[in-house]
Amino acid sequence: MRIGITYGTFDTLHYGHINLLRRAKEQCDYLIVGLSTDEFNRLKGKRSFLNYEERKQLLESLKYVSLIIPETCWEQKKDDVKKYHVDTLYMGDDWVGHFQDIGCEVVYLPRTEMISSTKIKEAIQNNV
Ligand code: C2G
Repeated sequence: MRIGITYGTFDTLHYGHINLLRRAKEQCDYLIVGLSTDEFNRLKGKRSFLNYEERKQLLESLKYVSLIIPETCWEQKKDDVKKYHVDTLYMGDDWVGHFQDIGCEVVYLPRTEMISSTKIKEAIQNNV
């Protein structure tokens, strides 16, 4: 069984996230999502519109997602790969080159253009 993992904030879940999760799940049998906690988001310099539980609830409804674990720091990837016997880390290609030596294959998938959580939040705030 091929085990994959990906990490992210997944705020205001949108089709860019769905494309990534779908493409990752096409390449593995079991896909783990390391979901950034609200505290880790602050470390990442991000304030999500939805809190951890709300973002988790949305991801849990997706058929592509097998397991959700909290992402609390940048450094946990290597331990997660060991703990969950991960074969491949999948990330959008805006992360190319960021994740070396974490103990598994790293596959970068094309980022979906024209959509982002930031755009959605701006649209909500501007009431457009
Ligand atoms: N993504 C995408 N297309 C978009 C937006 C996001 O493919 N239009 C991908 C990103 O490349 C990432 C995943 O969806 O692989 C989650 O994106 P974010 O929620 O923005 O996560 P990020 O802030 O990149 O956090 O340790 C890794 C970090 O937690 C990643």
